[in-house]
Amino acid sequence: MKIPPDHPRAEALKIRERLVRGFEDGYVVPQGLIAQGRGEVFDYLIGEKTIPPAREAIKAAAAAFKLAEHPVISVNGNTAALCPEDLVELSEVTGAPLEVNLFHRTEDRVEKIAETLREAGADRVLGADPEHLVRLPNLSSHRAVVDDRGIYRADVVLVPLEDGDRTRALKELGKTVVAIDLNPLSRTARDADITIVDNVVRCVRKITREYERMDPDRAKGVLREYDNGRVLARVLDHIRERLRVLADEAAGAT
Ligand code: PTJ
Repeated sequence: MKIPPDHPRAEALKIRERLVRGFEDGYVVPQGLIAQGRGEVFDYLIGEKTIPPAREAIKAAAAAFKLAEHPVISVNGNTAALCPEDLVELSEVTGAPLEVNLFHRTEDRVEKIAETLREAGADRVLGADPEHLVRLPNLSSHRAVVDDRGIYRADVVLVPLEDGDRTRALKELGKTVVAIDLNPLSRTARDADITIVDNVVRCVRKITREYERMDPDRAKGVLREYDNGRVLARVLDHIRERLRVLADEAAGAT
């Protein structure tokens, strides 16, 4: 679809089109379109920008990656459609492999997502080679299917854009989970060690920039100070304050 450049929501519409294209190409599931709609609502509530508590979480994510021995970036259909280049750059800069991990897993989707990442510049994508696939013991969904070179042995896993059963299972296995989720109330957001409440299209490249600036000593300090519960509370305060201002404006306009 051609988006008129002067449309007031041209940027948001362009992002939507990426998902629609991924859907037409067969690697974004219909549920992914619903997830995008849910994300858009929360993005609207935070003001469609990276807010200060998200910046703090982004710094902590970069610190966790800096100190990790085997960090891994998990990729699903939505993230492959929304920001493949940013994911590839984060992977290259941090040395963390990209692994396709899907809730609605089919081999066809796994291959298409791996191909999308390769087209964006990735030279190695995990999660597609049957010889290396194993199951996480404590998870019944398809997300349990992981690569023995990737999520299976990872100490830090970046989990962008999902809500469900996996974060708690990864934590039970002793892994540190960094989530990106626009919904601060989701199970994933509440269970993760570090939750970035921001849009993947804005924040993945910000993690990369922070990582480049971070040295291990500073990383240790950042993680010592970090409190995810406090960060989530600040996100909710931000939304409350924004709604108050919008309510005042609306009342003034009547
Ligand atoms: O590709 P698959 O098979 O692994 O399936 C992926 C989806 C996204 C369909 C699956 O993980 C799913 O159903 O997720 P949920 O339960 O809809 O959760 C998605 C979460 O991501 C929700 O909390 C949304 O608010 C949030 N979200 C949606 N879009 C974005 C987002 N968070 C960050 N950036 C976004 N662009």
